[in-house]
Amino acid sequence: MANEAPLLVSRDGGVCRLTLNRPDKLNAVTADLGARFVQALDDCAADDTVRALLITGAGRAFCAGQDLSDRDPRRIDDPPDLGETLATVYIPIVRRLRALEKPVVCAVNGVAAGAGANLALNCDIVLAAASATFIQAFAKIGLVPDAGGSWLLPRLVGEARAKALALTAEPLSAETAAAWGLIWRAVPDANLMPEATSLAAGLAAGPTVGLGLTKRVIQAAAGQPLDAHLDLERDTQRVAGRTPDYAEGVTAFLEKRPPRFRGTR
Ligand code: LHQ
Repeated sequence: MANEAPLLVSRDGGVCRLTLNRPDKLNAVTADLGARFVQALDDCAADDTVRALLITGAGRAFCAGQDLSDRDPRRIDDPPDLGETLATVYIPIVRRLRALEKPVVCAVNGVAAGAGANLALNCDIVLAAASATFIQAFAKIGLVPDAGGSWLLPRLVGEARAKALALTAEPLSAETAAAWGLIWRAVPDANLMPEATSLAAGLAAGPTVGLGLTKRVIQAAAGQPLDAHLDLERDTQRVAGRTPDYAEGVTAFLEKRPPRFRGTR
């Protein structure tokens, strides 16, 4: 494994799969892995033939967050600038995941800790193996939830649960995460990759522009009142209604056949 790239990028039809690949270190994120992740997201955004993403981890973990051996915090003379790591790695990743107008499925194959948990939660549909756990590990090392975690958690599970998760750093099982609405679904371990692959393939065969706009409006809801949001829905529906996939969807419905979406504008 030592010679393999820390991020594997592969294609299967319209799905681009990104696999965090430092299994011996539970896929902890180094600067190199982070830079590759950002580049891969840019490549996926620029490539119209990529119509869905699937993100997972190699080995027994999804991601243990920031690689804590990357630098030495005990150097009193030169303490690390964690803000710089956020600015160069995590913020660009989170912004790209959310701005990408294509569905992103995350298959959480094992423990997801610290920023690793929050990277998963920034994906659009999160499936987790039943044995996976989510740990807001930050409190254990004196840090605050980052990679969007302190914004996402209260919205997904409410402030009471968000605070308890963040302050105690207790592992949350995949099943409870699903029951609380933190993730979409927990599935038996053996079913995780088949289900995630088939979900991503189904999305990649969907009306990509409409799906991207759907993602945009749902995300925008957190930042504006209903009145403004109704205007945004009107404007995005106008765009969706002019796509060939809308015409195809309605035609297929009327002709009682499955639609053949092309994902084009
Ligand atoms: C690791 C890591 C790791 C390096 C396991 N690094 N090696 C922080 C700073 C800067 C800016 C941005 O934001 C952040 C945000 C963060 O992400 S802070 C939170 C960082 N993550 C953590 O605090 C989690 C640390 N890991 C753990 O608590 C445990 O490893 C968990 C609970 C994830 C899994 O426990 P185990 O299943 O018992 O595995 P393990 O601890 O034995 O780990 C296996 C190997 O992976 C081991 O290496 P070794 O060479 O001894 O076999 C660990 O050292 C290594 N590893 N996490 N984050």
